[in-house]
Amino acid sequence: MKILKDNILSLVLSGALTLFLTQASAQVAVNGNIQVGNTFIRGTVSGQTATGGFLVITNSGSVSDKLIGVSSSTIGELEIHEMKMEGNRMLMREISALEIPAKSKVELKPGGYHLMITGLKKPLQEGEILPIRLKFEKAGELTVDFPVKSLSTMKMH
Ligand SMILES: [Cu+2]
Repeated sequence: MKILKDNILSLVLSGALTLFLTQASAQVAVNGNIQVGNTFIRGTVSGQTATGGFLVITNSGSVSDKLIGVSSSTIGELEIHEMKMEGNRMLMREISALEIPAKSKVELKPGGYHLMITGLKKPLQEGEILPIRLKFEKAGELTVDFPVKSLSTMKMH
């Protein structure tokens, strides 16, 4: 059941949603060598209990770091997910850590790595801003605002 649900959501999160990637918050949060920007969460409709959170993480340091935890006091549950082709199916699954190599940038975007948000009790609407706490192995913790972008808004860009 979980797999099936994930599959459906995988489809929603992939392909069609790549165009508006650049239409994200310009906000940048910094902790040590780690910078986080372009944060957004896809808005949801009534009855939808899961969605994705997206961001760009830059490591300006000379050693690699890892995103090892995500949490929020205002939304359900959060996990770090990857997407992978298995045969001809796109699947997503939780990963315990996401490496951010030295002097490089990792994008969490529709169709790729993302923050999986589940257990939503009400729709997330355009204009809401949700703080999410990111925990890095070396840089420590960083709380970043994620604005909610509705699907219709995103389609226009
Ligand atoms: Cu996911």
